[in-house]
Formats: sequence, structure tokens, C-alpha cells
Amino acid sequence: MIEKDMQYFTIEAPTPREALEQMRRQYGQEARILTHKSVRRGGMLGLFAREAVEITGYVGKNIKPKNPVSSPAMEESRQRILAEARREQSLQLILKEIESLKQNLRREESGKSGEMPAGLAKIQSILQTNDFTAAFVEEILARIRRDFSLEDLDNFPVLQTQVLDWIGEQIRVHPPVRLSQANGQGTNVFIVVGPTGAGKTTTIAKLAAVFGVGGGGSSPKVRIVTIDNYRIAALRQIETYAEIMRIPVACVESAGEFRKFLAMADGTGLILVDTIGRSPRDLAKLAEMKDVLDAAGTRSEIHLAVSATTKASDVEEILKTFEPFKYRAVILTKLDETLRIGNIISVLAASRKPISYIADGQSVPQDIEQASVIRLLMNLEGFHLNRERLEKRFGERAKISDAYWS
Ligand SMILES: Nc1nc2c(ncn2[C@@H]2O[C@H](COP(=O)(O)OP(=O)(O)O)[C@@H](O)[C@H]2O)c(=O)[nH]1
Ligand SMILES: [Mg+2]
Repeated sequence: MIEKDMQYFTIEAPTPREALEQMRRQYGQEARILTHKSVRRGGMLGLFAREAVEITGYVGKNIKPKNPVSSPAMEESRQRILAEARREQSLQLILKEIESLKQNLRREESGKSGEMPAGLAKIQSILQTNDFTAAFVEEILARIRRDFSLEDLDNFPVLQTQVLDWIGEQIRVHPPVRLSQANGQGTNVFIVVGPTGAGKTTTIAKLAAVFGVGGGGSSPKVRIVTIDNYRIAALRQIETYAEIMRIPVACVESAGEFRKFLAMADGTGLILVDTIGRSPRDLAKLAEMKDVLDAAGTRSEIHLAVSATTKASDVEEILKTFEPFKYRAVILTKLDETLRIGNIISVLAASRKPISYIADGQSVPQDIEQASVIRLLMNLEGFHLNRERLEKRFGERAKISDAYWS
């Protein structure tokens, strides 16, 4: 703005109008004002001073001032105006900087507290109601902030659809256990581990019923074996189920016994292994059980039963405790006992563990189904679900009664 071929001037007059008129008179229509301020002139100790106006400005050099100012005074005036203008410019820069800092601060604050846009706040509240972990909620909110404009945030149906998709994408589903009895080779060994009371035995009974019906052949399609370091009375529970279903049941205590059992049961379509441990904290006993289970070798597949009523930090702990068993997937039990499953979805998403089966009641065998994304999404509170759309996106709810024998 400030250029060398400009001529600079300062004018002082009693009123702005007079200052402007004087400027026009002296420098013509092309003259431009740079700064403008009120000054006090005359008087003593500030008394009887009169208000005056001082303007500074510039005009192109080719326009000759009608009443030229002497050269040294002119240079002084020029320097003064330049200094003023520079000060003004750096002030503008500082102000701009402050404004951007303020904006950043506002943005950060709205991330933390009540100032967030209504759509975002609503999603946050729904996710919290469903017991999603703080980390999971934060991630979803960050994603919304990244992908949605402020206007889009006002369209709640669209926002909700997107969030449901994101949650659905976080849920991993383990494909159905496929059993083959045609080749007669080896034995499928399906082992369920998990904390006491998680629903292992009940799940084993349900699976035994599901897999025990259908198929054919001379040897039993399904056998149940209980790994029990203590031979406690719990065996009675599975024996009762097994009797009703006419499924052979056995109990083994050591790796040697288990190996013998597997050799004897060769040709069985599916061996379901129920395990009993005291407390999952009893790590020595868990290690002992792992030794026994290892006897099944590569023919086995281990799944971990976890109750949907378990709080997030405990689920994390359980997943870690049973890590040495190298379980493939999680069987989610007692879904009927809670309306909030954000905790489970959050922790499983973070640990990248898939869900294989979902149990939602005590009835054997009907209260079990193949895990599906839609079944879990349907359990979420506060969202308006478009089931048809979700089925298209994530596939339908699977029926466990489909024959898995091939
Ligand atoms: N409501 C509900 N109860 C279940 C479910 N699965 C198991 N249970 C109950 O939970 C309790 C413990 O189950 P159990 O199979 O003995 O657990 P385990 O110690 O892991 O073998 C029993 O009273 C079961 O009836 C389920 O999906 N829903
Ligand atoms: Mg049990």
C-alpha cells in the first residue's frame, strides 16, 4: 500500500469536514486518507483545550499539490505516516493471530463441553446411554467432526445412519462353524472357555442340541466332554441335558485322559468341550487347563464365553486373562439380561475380536443364534433403525438352525 511514488501529507482542522475539504483543496480528488484521529489543541493543563482532527493521507506524485509543502517538512511527514502505517499493519497481524487463537480455543472447548452442535451432542448422549466406552465415543465424535459440515450436522437422520454404519463396521462376526462328517477324518473339537457363570455349560448344551439333530451316520454326531480339574457337581448339569438329548457325555481330568478320549471318539462329527475353572483369577488352574486342551491339537477351535452384562473394564480383563488359550472368537451370552451393549462392542472393537454366537436366554436349545451385526445394532437404544437398509448393508440375521453338516 505504502509506495515510494506516493506523496504523503498530514492535515489538521477543527472538524473532520473541514479537514476533508482542506485535503481536497490542496491535493485534489485523488487524495486518499490513511489515518484519522481526534487531537486536543491549545489550553492549559488540558483546560480550555479544543478538539481538532488530524488526518494523514497520500496522493500519487504526478498530482502536484496545489499548495506544496516544503521538502524537509514533507519528508518528516512521510516518515511519520509510514511509521504509523507499519504500526497499524503489525497491529492488524497481531489481531488476526489473536482471532485465530480464539477460534482454535472455541473449537477445542466445544469438543469438551456443552457448546457442541446439537446433532453431535445428541449422538454423544445416545452412545453414552448405550454404555460405549469413552474412547469409542470420542472416536465417533472425532469422525463426525471430520466428515460432517455444520449444516450436515443439523440433518439428524443422515447423521444417525452414518453413525450406525460406523458402529456396524466395528463389529466383527466369526463365520459359522462348518462341520464335515463326510470325509470321516479327524474330529472337530469345539471348546468353550470363560469365567465361571458366563454360560459355558448352557451354551454347550444349546450347541449340542443344534448340531445333534440332522445329519446321519452310525457313530454319534455329537459328544460332550467336560474338562474338570475338580470333578465338582457341575458335571450333573451337563449330564442332565445330555440325557435328554441322548448325547454321550464324558469327563476328563488330564491331558492323557483327554487324548485317550479323543482316540476313542474318533469319527464323531463334533466334540463339544465344556470347561470348568474356579475363578479366572486362578491363573495356575487356567494354565493346567490349557495343558489339557492342548491335547486336542490343531483339530480344536476355542471360543470364549462372555456375558453381555459384564462391564467394559471387566470384559477387557477377561479377554486378556484368556489370551493364552488363543480363542478365535467370543460367544456373547445373556444378551437378554441387558439393554446396553456398547461396552461389549467397544471392547471387542478395540481388541479386534469377532463374535461367533449370541445367547439370549436360558432355554435350551432355542436361545442361541449365529452372531450378526444387525442383531447387535438392533439392541442399541435411542437410534431410529431402518432395518431393511441395515440388512442390505450388513446382511440379515442368521438362523442357527441352518444345517451345518455337509
Ligand atoms: N438370561 C440368561 N441366562 C443364561 C444364559 N446363558 C446361561 N445363563 C444362565 O447363567 C447361569 C450360569 O450358566 P452356566 O452355563 O452354568 O455358566 P458356566 O459357569 O459358564 O458353565 C445359569 O443359571 C444359566 O441358566 C443366557 O443367555 N441368558
Ligand atoms: Mg459350567
